[in-house]
Amino acid sequence: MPFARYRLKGRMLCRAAAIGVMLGLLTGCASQSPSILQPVSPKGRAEADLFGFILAITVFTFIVVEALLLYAIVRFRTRDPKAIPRQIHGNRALEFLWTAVTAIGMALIFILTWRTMTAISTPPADALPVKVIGYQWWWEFQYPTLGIVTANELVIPVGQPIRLILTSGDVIHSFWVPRLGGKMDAIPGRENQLWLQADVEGTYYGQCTELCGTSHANMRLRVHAVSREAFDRWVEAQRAPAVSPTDPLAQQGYQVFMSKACVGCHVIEGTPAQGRAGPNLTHMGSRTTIAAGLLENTPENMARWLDNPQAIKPGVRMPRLGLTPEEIEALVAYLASLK
Ligand code: HEC
Ligand SMILES: [Cu+2]
Repeated sequence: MPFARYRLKGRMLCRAAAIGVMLGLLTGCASQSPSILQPVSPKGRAEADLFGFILAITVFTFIVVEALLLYAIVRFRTRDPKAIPRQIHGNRALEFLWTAVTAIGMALIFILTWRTMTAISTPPADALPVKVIGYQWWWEFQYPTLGIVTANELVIPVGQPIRLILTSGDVIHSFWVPRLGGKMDAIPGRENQLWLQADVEGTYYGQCTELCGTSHANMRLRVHAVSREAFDRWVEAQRAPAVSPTDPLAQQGYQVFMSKACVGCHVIEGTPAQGRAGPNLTHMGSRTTIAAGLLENTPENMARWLDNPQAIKPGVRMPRLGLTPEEIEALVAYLASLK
């Protein structure tokens, strides 16, 4: 009987190990996956190193404890159900040893955590400030020193520290871009700080990580880390007011936009649209996604979004406006022209 149980435990252990290996491979292989184990920033690397060190200590502890356990099971097993092992009580040397070793391990983890935290908590003096405001269920990014307001996609130059000032327009959200390191709550009426930096050009995925309502899981974001020249070009384009459409269809889209409720919720600089309930659309055509990273910014997806935002993002604060297919087509052309 004890042997059957022993074998069952072995099978469970094997299964757990297999799942662990699979998870490890998944996080290791999918290079696009937003994993803290693939940092691309000084801060992210410091955190990943600390994680690796703590993991090593805990895995070592696990192996030692399990080995002792298995040794005891095998070494002292008996087929006699009435047998009682020799009773011992207390062993000062052993107890001292395992208390001391544990205490040293914990102290080491504490010291290294403390050192990492102090090393990465203060943003460098030359950091570029960006105000981040969380809303149900999208992000506003303001660059106060550059006079730019955009949404859902944070564009930054590589190698440049960015000082984020986080707050919220409604409920508590949390800003997290795993590969850039660190995570911070965005709280109404409060300003929290978090700094980040990307050392490699690329697009990094982020996610709201504080349950904030129906579409919390659909509150994503992207960070585009680009070269300094590309960033300067982007800044110049973003600072300009919206282009006036020249294409007849886009012109028609402009008329639709200005005559519908859109103006009450969206800003398009240089036009009468000055509503602040939704994302700034002045340069919507330059963004790669729609609705906080939910859809790629293509004409088909934009048409789907305008036709029925609720169907794409449950609970969304943008109503279905009952637009005709012609109006949608014109709006899509207008929004795409807003580079
Ligand atoms: C009651 C306010 C309201 C009205 C009216 C409204 N919107 Fe929106 N809109 C929003 C909100 C809020 C969002 C953000 C949705 C989200 O991602 O959660 C949004 C998102 C968008 C987006 C995606 C922006 C991005 O950065 O991903 C576009 C494009 C858009 N609206 C266009 C329009 C157009 C065109 C109209 C008029 C036909 C319109 N909206 C009417 C509130 C509104
Ligand atoms: Cu949120």
